Amino acid sequence: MTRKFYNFLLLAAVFLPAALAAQMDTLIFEDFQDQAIGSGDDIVAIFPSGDDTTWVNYDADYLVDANDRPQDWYIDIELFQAFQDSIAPADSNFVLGSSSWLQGFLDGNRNWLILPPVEVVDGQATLHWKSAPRQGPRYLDGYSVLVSMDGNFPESFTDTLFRAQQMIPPLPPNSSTLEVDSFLFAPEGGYIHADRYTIPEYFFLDTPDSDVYVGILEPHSISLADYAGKTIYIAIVHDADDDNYLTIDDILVMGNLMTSTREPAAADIRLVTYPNPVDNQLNVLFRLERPASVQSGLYDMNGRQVLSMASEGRLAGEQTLKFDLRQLPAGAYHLVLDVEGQQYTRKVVKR
Ligand SMILES: [Ca+2]
Ligand SMILES: [Ca+2]
Ligand SMILES: [Ca+2]
Repeated sequence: MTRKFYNFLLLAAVFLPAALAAQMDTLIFEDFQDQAIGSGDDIVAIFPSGDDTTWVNYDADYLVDANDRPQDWYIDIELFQAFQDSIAPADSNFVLGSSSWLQGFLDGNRNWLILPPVEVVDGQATLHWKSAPRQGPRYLDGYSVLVSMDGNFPESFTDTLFRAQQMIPPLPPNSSTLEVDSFLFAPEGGYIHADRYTIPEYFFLDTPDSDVYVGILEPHSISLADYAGKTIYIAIVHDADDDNYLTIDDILVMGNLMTSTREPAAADIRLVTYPNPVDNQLNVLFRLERPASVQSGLYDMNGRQVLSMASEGRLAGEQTLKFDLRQLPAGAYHLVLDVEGQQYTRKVVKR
């Protein structure tokens, strides 16, 4: 054991009691693994009525799909898995999909997914989600993440948190190129999947001679600090015209249930773990403002390390870690993340 890592363990043991006070709560989490939007007895509304307390799956365009797919958001298998020969049923990842390839190649697809209302009590609240467009750069699907502070009618969503660009016509002379710069995208300033197809974790070629990249779910996160003290609605709007198909997964809103002034630094890296409780795989998401070396470990309630990940340098941006918990007994644990000496923890319960 290196001296550095030994110090890390000591620090973690000292740090844990204080860190526990900073535990944030899961305000909304939806991974679609029960093959439904919302949970249990929740009824998903198909029109917003202004003050819904449930999810809303609203087909605002009412245009017919070109391939007999549903006209609104619907449960599907993760794109990446759909290209595999076989996936064990227990490992199936269900996502929410939406088509923009309409009959007659019409523009105007507008599929709204509106989350239940969220009370943002302080500046630590964050929104997380993942998205993957079926293809790109040709016919790349885009979407918008919007906020309303005044009910859930579409016209009330006046704030834009995030925009992913869609491809717009005309196609370049050689439309089967994989060169992102050959295509046009809108709206200006929006994000292009996988940072313009430069992050290989988030796309792949189905066959070596394919002329489009298939998207892999890419994590995103946004601070909701601007809405401290307000009750808001968040909408993910698939507003791409005449493209193909978009998928989203793991929609998560974290925040305090009561006002807190503790540990503002924790909000900066947007550390979240899910699901909680967890069965087999623990997902850890966080965000780095600048490149940093990161060390992580899982500790039992006695402060003993049960799993660790070696120190590694990471580039700036959204980060994901996965811990396999299948060998661990059920019970409570602490995840400790060390970012260049600054430590953050989250409590995790294994079922
Ligand atoms: Ca899922
Ligand atoms: Ca529609
Ligand atoms: Ca388009």
